[in-house]
Amino acid sequence: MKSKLLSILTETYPEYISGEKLSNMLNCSRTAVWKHISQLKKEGYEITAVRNKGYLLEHSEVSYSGHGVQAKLFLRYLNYKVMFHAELQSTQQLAQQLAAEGIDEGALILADHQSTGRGRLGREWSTARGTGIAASLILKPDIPIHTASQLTLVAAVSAAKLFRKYGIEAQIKWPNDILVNHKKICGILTEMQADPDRVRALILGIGLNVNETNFPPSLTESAVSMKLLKNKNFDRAEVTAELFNIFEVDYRLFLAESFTALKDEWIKYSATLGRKVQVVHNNQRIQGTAVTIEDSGALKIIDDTGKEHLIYSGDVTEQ
Ligand code: BT5
Repeated sequence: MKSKLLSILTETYPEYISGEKLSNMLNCSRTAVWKHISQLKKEGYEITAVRNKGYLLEHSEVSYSGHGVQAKLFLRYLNYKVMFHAELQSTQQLAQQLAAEGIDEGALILADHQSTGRGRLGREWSTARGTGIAASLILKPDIPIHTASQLTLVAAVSAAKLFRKYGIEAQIKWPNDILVNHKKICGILTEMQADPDRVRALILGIGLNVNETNFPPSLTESAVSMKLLKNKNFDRAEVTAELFNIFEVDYRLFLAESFTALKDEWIKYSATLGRKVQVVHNNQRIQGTAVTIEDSGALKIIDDTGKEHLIYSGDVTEQ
């Protein structure tokens, strides 16, 4: 009921909507409407009530809210349960904790701001307040442990398709970056909780630059946002829901048929294949041409002496 109410308020913005209209649309009494509005206000939503006009959700809320995202997630396989926080250290950290406590698959933790968002290998992910998307999704696939890292590749395909929906020609840099014209717009971090022979939970973390107009000095040259590319604001709730609607379809395909089913799409969006690259792998520097991605998700590089290398993890830089 609250999700429905929020989605109506979001759709009617910037107009007020009367209590009577809301009670008709929600098929409940005006007192019930008022009670739900009060509950939402207690949860921190800014809703203005004006006599003879009705209710108005304030703009800052329209742009991003848990209910706003939940209302737009229309597929039912993962049964997404959105948990929205105005501020967290890291959605990944909370998701790890919730996964350890046994929360169901589909829990989707979102934060409007992260104070210590994290990337891979102890690096940082910067999420400015009120502009980007920071999301961690808990998954519990019944897959062999050695295939778990393929989830990053699946999510990268979903993200590349998401950006294309908004007219942005994003490309995937193996394994976890989404770039536009060599600048990073999105990063993916997959973490795992496992027994020796079984995946207990995978935590898919995605950071996405949406309405940022400036970045910390260390990122100004290397980062980009949807707004910087398209010169307009995007509705983060819509973008988040679109991403996870696309991901849900790709994830089902991955479970049903393995990464092979998504490989062609990955290749189509790849910024890495065919390029001269350098990879540091097991303390060894390999230089060569990235020629293909294997069904396992490994990157195949042929070095300058003609020797083949399969890279399962690491950082790729262009030469
Ligand atoms: C990643 O790591 O790209 C994975 C980022 C995952 C972030 C999400 S947000 C939701 C969830 N909660 C978390 O705490 N984390 C996940 P990596 O490949 O290691 O790249 C990190 C590098 O990207 C940094 O060292 C910076 O150079 C760069 N970077 C940091 N913030 C950025 C941003 N907002 N836009 C573009 N580049 C950024």
